[in-house]
Amino acid sequence: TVRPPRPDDKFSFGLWTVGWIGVDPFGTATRSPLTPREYTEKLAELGAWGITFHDDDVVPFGADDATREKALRDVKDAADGAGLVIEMVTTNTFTHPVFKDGGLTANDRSVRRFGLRKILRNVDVAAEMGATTFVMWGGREGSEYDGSKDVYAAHERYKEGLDTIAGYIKEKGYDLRIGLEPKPNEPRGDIFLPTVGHALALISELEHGDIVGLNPETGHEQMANLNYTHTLGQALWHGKLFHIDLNGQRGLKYDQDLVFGHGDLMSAFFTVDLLENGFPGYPDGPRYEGPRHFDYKPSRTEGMEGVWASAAANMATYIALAEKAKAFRADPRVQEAMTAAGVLELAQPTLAEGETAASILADDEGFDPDVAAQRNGGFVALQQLAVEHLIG
Ligand code: ASC
Ligand code: MN
Ligand code: MN
Ligand code: MN
Repeated sequence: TVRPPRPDDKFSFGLWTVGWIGVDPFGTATRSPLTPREYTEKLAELGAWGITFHDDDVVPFGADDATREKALRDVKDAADGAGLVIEMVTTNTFTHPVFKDGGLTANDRSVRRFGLRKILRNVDVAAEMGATTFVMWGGREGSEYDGSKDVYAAHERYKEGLDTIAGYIKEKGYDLRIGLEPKPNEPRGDIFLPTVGHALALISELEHGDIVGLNPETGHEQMANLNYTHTLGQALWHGKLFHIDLNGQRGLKYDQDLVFGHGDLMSAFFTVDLLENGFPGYPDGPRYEGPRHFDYKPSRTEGMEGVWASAAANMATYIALAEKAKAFRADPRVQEAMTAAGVLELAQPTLAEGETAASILADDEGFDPDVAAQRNGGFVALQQLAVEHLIG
């Protein structure tokens, strides 16, 4: 049995996760919605530390100012009352039909101006709620048909939008950073910024890129057939891992948003190993210190009992994997296997102090490639130790 979650685990949940009532493209709701207060109370009881939400999860789209103010005050009071932090706020620029061609990159300029206003107003909300991350998932930024979109213009407009928002955050002096969330497809046929690598490239072109980073989601990277742990590793290396969306995905199919660990469990083990233990060769290297945020959907087959069981499962699985990953790193057999596999050797610079391209060219060191090629990697033995730790 796994220990219960603690506040210092920093587990957080989107209100839209436990709040998903099971509407999918083929069927209507299988559950009834609860109020934000009911969700927060139950999440706190299960051991969560924080919550997150889209503006539209709390305030009905198009609500008048009084309704809006009241709904936001209610959710803040509910979170405070339950002892939960509102750590991140995000904007829904995908549900309403006005966003059918995107928010920041819609061909229709009036829609882009409306989208920008919706996002900017929500930046104020995020700051008011005490959130420190502002996630932007551009789910409708993209196309189905290549002829329908000027891709150069779309990136110009994406940059313009992001710089306007980031510039506004700075101007207001808010303690907020933007986390871009890549996804390759769904709901659009192809979404702009399909992977973390694409998003990093765009960030490097921004004027206010210093406060723009990433919110990588497990399943979204896996939908692009990519390695989520490598994704997190590269984002950390760039100093851009601002937030995470943990969940599960099984292969190349629609976005499943399964419970964390219910997809590729081996990958989840190494994700947690990286998050909890950092890079093996860099004990003082970059670490992710932010919330362990779950963005999953309780399966449509489940009633409320199953919703709460699935919320608890995300946290229990994370804790179990964290314990296993600690034991893995501490195991002398693992340390030996890592050394044999050269895992720590990779942290050693290829050139010695003062060496140059010319000096390394000047001496072949009597290196015999055929001999070096004979080295046993030892990677498989190391992986099997991970499997042993994982299955216990
Ligand atoms: C988000 C986010 C997603 C989507 C999705 C909406 O804010 O992180 O992955 O919205 O959960 O259903
Ligand atoms: Mn998803
Ligand atoms: Mn997400
Ligand atoms: Mn999602």
